[in-house]
Amino acid sequence: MSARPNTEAAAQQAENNAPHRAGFACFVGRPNAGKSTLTNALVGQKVAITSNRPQTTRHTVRGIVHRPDAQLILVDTPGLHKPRTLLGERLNDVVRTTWAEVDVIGFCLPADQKLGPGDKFIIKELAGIKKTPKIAIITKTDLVESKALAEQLLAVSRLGEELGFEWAEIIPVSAVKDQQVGLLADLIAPLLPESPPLYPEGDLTDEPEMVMVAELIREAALEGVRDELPHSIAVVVEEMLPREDRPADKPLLDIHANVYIERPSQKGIIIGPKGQRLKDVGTKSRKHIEALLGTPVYLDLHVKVAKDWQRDPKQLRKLGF
Ligand SMILES: Nc1nc2c(ncn2[C@@H]2O[C@H](COP(=O)(O)OP(=O)(O)OP(=O)(O)O)[C@@H](O)[C@H]2O)c(=O)[nH]1
Ligand SMILES: [Mg+2]
Repeated sequence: MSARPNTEAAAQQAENNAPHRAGFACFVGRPNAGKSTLTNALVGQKVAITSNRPQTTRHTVRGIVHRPDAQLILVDTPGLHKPRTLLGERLNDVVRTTWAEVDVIGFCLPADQKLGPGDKFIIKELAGIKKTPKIAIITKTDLVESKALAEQLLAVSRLGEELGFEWAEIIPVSAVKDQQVGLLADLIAPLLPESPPLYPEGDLTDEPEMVMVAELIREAALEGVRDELPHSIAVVVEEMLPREDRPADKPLLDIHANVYIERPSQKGIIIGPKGQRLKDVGTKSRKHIEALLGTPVYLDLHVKVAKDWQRDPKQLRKLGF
């Protein structure tokens, strides 16, 4: 898949000999606000996994948008939330470090949910970062009528005023319906510093392949699990090796990955009756992995217990947090 087509505005700006810009914009917001889906829509390819479970994203993911006039490096962050575990605290720390470092902050607020205490908490913190332009992005506009959308726009604008700052822009988007996604890029670009491109043409992310593979497996594993289980799942790719003795035109990549859960009682749910669930996770994620790597894959999945890993500093380190 190629990068997103350039918009007219971008082409025109390039023609006018405006200086090239490049820089970082991060998306922040509550869990499930649509940050990763928006990142993928802007990049034009899946660089971050998404799910309808909150706290899907667990590390910053960079997605790169190449335009003639600018290179936008989007930094998707974990949803900011009230932490209940050490993992939660670590994720929030990651968000705070990120927004202190970027050139533009995009605050994501879903159109279909009332602006609540969680959002206010985040916006209050953002108000303290004076030097960085902030864009309010109302996501998932396809889910509401225009009246509700207008109210949401007003609510977010007022809250900015109350906290003593002005949004650089307020923009409604639908990543799923591809509405106003290009316009959002048009609004971010002029807020970036003058700079040559920071990433080579064609790079859409700087995620290591092993991490992306692990994430695709986790995305498939998240589907259909409920309650606390989504939070308990972690995936680590142990090894990716080309199978020996294969003819050059029939390569096969062996991938060994561990799916970690927190308690022995969760094992049965992940594996499913007669192993069917784990098999489905393997089949589904293998398709995405093969598309990503462009090679046939043999995927070997094992389920392991890492007792209470979300609360255990040693386990967290082992799992890469
Ligand atoms: N209808 C609709 N659904 C959307 C849109 N954007 C995201 N979603 C859905 O909202 C859910 C959450 O999306 P994510 O992109 O994973 O949200 P997130 O903010 O990255 O969540 P965390 O990583 O947990 O912080 C998913 O089920 C998406 O399909 C949109 O524009 N329209
Ligand atoms: Mg996310």
